[in-house]
Amino acid sequence: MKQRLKNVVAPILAVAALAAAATAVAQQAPKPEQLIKWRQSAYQVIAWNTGRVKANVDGQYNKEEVIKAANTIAAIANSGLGALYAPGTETGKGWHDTAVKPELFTDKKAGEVAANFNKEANELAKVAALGDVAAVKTQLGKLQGTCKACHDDFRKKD
Ligand code: ASC
Repeated sequence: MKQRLKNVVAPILAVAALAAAATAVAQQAPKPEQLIKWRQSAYQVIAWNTGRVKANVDGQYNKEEVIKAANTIAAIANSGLGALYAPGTETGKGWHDTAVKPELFTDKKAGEVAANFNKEANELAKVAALGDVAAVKTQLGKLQGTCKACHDDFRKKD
């Protein structure tokens, strides 16, 4: 490359690299409001899908529908939701005020209830694949038990 062209191009590349780095940093630290929105959204999608499983075990059972719902719940459970509970998100607004109790961020039991939810969500996906309605119903109950356990300790009452 001719020297004069280099003098023009090099600073442009440097600026572009800086901009890319700045974007990467911004992506590593989303604002608390964004994190709270994501976690509220994740639980809404979970609720949609536990509702689908429940409708299937209580009414007409559609194996494929239940597999889709259970796999969705498991995928969200396995997605690393803990990252959405970053420092600074103990209080505040996402789509609405967070219902989380600040205790969730300090109590060691929080890790346990989260791990239980994960375990039962993955088990539901396995059971759904087999298509035994009674087994799915039992496993849904176990999963919902883990939802309730967390709500009892770490979610503000409506
Ligand atoms: C569900 C769901 C919850 C829990 C909760 C259990 O299916 O959407 O939030 O179970 O109702 O107490």
